[in-house]
Amino acid sequence: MTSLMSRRHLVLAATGIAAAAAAPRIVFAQGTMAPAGPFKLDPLGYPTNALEPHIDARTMEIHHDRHHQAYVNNLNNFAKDNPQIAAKPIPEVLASLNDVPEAIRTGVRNNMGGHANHTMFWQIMGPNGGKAEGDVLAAIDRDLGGLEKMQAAFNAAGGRVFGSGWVFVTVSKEGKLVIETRPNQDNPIMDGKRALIGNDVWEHAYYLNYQNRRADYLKAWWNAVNWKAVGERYAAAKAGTLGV
Ligand code: MN3
Repeated sequence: MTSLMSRRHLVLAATGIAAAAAAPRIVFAQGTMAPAGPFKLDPLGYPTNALEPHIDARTMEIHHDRHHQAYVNNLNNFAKDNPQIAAKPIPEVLASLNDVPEAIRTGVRNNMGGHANHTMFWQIMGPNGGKAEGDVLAAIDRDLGGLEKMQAAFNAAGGRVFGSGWVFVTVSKEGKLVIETRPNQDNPIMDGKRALIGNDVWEHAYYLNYQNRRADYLKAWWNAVNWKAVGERYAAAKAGTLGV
């Protein structure tokens, strides 16, 4: 295992710094350079109750420990007979799904997409998330009409996703932002873009606490966003170093 995440842990160990749960989440955990497998579920960077009351602890436990773990387990099962899907970085595999054997292509699309989406999702949330500022706020102002307008448009787009899917702000290499949705576990990498942020509008993301009130969940979710992490993702996207 030579992922950047494990290298980071080695560096931290070497400098005597414990890889504590409070350590900042890095953007490159499933990076552009690292081979994808064996696939691994990173622990949450904060306690499961840290996002209450906006997202309840039980939802976080089930979502991270069961749903996301299942995507990871399924990928490792696919990789047993198809090691090539674990030999390349995740963004490379997702960007060229036609190279994946047809028999497992849909499974890889769903489960690797799910792994990428959720890795991003846990990373851009956190307690005491601060506020949008700096370059990313300037881009939101420039491309999406400001923070309030962006949030309203994002929530509206998330509300329009029929069935299961995601709402994203995608970011181009030039730093341009666009609000887009995807069905199922599709990820913008699949069509040459990158997610800056994304919210999961599958019912499993909110149903325990919000039942059918997806609009309330979408609105409350902004309180759980970690703007420092979003700012780091924006800088990484422009530098060409953003992983998933
Ligand atoms: Mn989910």
